[in-house]
Amino acid sequence: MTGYKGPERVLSGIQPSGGMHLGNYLGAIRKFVDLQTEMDCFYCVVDMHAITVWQDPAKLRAQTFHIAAAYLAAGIDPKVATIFHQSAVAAHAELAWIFNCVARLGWLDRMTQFKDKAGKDKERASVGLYTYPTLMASDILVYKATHVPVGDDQKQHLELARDVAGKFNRDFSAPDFFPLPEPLIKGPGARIMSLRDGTAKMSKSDPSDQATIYLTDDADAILKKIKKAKTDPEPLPSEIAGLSGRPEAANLVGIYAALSGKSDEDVLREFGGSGFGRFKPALADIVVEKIAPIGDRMRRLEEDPSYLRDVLISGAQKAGATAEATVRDVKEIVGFVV
Ligand code: AQP
Repeated sequence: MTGYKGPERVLSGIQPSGGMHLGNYLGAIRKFVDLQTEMDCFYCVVDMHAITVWQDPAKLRAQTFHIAAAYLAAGIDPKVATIFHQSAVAAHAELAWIFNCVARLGWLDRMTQFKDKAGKDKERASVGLYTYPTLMASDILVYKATHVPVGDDQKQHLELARDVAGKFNRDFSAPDFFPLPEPLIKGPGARIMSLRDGTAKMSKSDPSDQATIYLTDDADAILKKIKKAKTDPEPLPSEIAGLSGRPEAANLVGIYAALSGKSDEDVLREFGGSGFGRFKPALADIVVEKIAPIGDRMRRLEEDPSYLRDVLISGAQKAGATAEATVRDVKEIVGFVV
């Protein structure tokens, strides 16, 4: 633990690498909305992370606006929280280089996301995909963020950010300089799985459109995807223990619980003994009720990219002031001429 005494601050981000989905909403954005009135919050569209795998340039820009629209449509107020895009604040890249010199190869070698995304042919993966976690550490620590709301899949990267902060503080005898950021992972929705495979996370880059509920899906599409969602032939159990070994059933119950504000136990109390023929329409109703209005607002916002650009640029100016002050201090600490 450091003796860090700075203010409590939140940083999190989403990659503009595809359509925003229910997992991004429940695992991340919904938490962003709740936190904005509790702490000083920085919410980033992490476009530099997105290009660690190939992105079509024209789509990348549109997808950056898409994430900004999702932030606003879900209820993040740009007058309360700072919304911006990563590439507009050069301090992220500057600090990331210094962190590349602090982090150890062995730490990066252990990152499971690199292994998953690089696949079998890791020689052909970009260097950026490999060093992604040090850029993420920089995103967080350039704001000296103390709290990071993320889904369960980002836990390992956050541990690496804590390791980088701790090593920097020790190496440069600056024990209180960086906080050790705390993950905010727990809670319903931390890990939403694919509708086609209950063991794989719901993801923007899933090749099957049927696996993912996008925030911009209309009521009809949501209903169809949930009707087609993979399940097993058994009715829902009445107790949590009965979900073990049934990942698809557990995922659908988890989604219902996360959206209704009920516990998994309560959902099973209500639907235990019912088949999916009764449960799926109830699930579709609640997904439509909670998600379709966000999608409607997103579509309207995306019709006005110049407004979205203004929000991002003015957020980047605010974020830049904080980030540049950190980088100035870091340069002094490491011995650069400033
Ligand atoms: N399935 C999920 N369940 C809960 N949380 C999730 N998140 C992503 N998928 C789920 C959370 O959303 C935030 C933003 O994620 P990201 O877009 O930056 O990166 P990702 O985790 O790699 O998301 P995807 O959808 O899987 O993107 P691609 O396909 O491009 O790799 C994070 O807080 C993440 O935890």
